[in-house]
Amino acid sequence: MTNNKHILNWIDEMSAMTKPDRIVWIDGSEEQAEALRAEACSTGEIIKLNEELLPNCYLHRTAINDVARVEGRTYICTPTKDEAGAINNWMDPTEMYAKLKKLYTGSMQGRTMYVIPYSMGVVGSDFAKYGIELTDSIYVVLNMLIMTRVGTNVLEALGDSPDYIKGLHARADIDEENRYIVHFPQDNTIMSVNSGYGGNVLLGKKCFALRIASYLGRKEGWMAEHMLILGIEYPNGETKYITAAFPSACGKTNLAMLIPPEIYRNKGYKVWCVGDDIAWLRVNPEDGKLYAVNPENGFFGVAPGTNDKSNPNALATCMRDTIFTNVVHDTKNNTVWWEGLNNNPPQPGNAIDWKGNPWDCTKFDKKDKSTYGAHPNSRFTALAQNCPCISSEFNSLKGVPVSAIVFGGRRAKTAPLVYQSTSWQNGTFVGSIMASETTAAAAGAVGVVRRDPMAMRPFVGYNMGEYWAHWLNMGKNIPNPPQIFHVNWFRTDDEGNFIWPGFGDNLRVLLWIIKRCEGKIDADLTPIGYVPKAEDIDVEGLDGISLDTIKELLSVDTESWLADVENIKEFYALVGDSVPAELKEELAALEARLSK
Ligand code: GTP
Ligand code: SPV
Ligand code: MN
Repeated sequence: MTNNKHILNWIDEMSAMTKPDRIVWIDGSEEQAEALRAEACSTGEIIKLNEELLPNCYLHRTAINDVARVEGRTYICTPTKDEAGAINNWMDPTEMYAKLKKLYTGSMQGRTMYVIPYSMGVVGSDFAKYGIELTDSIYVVLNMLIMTRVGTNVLEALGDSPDYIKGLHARADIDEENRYIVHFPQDNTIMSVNSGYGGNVLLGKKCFALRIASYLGRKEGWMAEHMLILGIEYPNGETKYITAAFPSACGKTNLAMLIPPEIYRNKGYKVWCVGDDIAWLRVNPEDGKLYAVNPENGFFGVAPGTNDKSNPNALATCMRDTIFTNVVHDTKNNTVWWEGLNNNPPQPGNAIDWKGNPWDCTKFDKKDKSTYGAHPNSRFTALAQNCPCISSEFNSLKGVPVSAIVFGGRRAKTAPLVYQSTSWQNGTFVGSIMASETTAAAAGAVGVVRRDPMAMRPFVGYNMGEYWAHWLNMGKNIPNPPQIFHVNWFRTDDEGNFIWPGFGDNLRVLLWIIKRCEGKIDADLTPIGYVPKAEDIDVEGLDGISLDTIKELLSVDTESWLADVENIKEFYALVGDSVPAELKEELAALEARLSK
């Protein structure tokens, strides 16, 4: 399929090590994809679902010990530890290559190695970057065919160039103790072994489009961020674009596909999804604005909680051409189910849980994870083009102009519904102090507040302090920069219930954000930044939300912010000497304002 010597030599080297029985090149054709689906069905790797109800949809179960990203086993192997920084796991590259070689050697014996040429971004566009993933998993091939642009045109675009990202994935024994997700930024190389789960093995996604791309972005003057991209179309036909960085399982997919509340729909407001997880951002020299593209081709979305009220667009998207991972199998209808889909779970005798065991929905207990039918991090892999609200700019070569960048997290207390930073530098600071309660998207405890700067803590491919410095530098090079905001949909009352209705109603907050970008509305300056006047958050048509509720949601509690400042100081100390002086000044100034 190619005469590119760099690619051919590398594949020779990798296959000499892994020793597959066969090598198959993935060409992006439907015929080949169909043959692979049939093969994976015959071995039980995937299950074909009801063709009438869920055309071209499949179910896959991962190993029980392999259900989320593993941050503890994810490494950035730069020549020095300092380059990777204190937040990343690091090992000397030579040592790591030697360790991995042992794990990969002979790991594909009796198996097939698939060669997947893929593009992140539209093939041939200025934003596009190319990769080749070698894998021994058909599940990975089928997911990559949805999540990225795969095919021979990628090899044509590459020609004889050595400029591509190498990715090697082997399932090996799915041994947790020997699971490694490793990045060698200087070598444009990603190596993943002993996992078969999503973010660990779909190497175009977090490994390439965030970790390696963030490294390249700093070198080349652009940004790779864990951000959704959405467009708000106003009744006059104008569309404004927002990007938003929330940590994993904190609402990016939901916000990106939101359906406006009825009163706004009636007025003619529409929301269009450009991306739900990753944004690549560059300055456009023509108008001096920051432009964003979504480098992905599909969605790897959280299933639990997705329903026809919370996210009808996501639900419609995964009704065809979708791979479901770790959800409940309804064996009577040959369909799928997950917690929060509806109130009609498949009954005992007709239900298989994510582990592959018979499931009894009557034993469900929210507090006991062992009674769940679907894993909390179960997912759907679905094509962006099947999304009813996909933006007409999804395949745009130059991207969309960004009016606002929004940071956010899950905070039961402290963070108000929304606030605006006072400058790019202050906005970078707001991103750097982001915190969120942990979720099931990564292995480990759930619900613990941890600092997650720019929602990139697990995804920066170099030193966190230098990443912040890159943000500050970018700001100096954007003549018309976006305004920077922070939101929190997750404040709770004393009983632990969410106060803000969220989902579609989040549009009400986005509309305030755009008004601020256009300088159309005043706000109150507080120690943390600009907060809306309560009456400027429109609550028309919202049940049970009074002006007082909004005031409570917008309140800035000095005591809890001062406690947060102490935690931020510890976090900055952990990041170490690389924290830019500007951000330390911002922190000192915040503390001084809060202490007044
Ligand atoms: P990744 O794919 O892991 O990066 O996650 P994501 O940021 O795209 O998260 P997603 O939109 O899938 O949301 C995850 C969870 O947050 C789901 O359980 C949603 O129901 C919940 N969620 C999303 N938006 C809101 C909201 O506005 N309010 C509340 N209360 N919950 C929300
Ligand atoms: C996330 O965890 O942020 C995801 C899912 O988007 S994964 O691809 O597994 O990283
Ligand atoms: Mn994500």
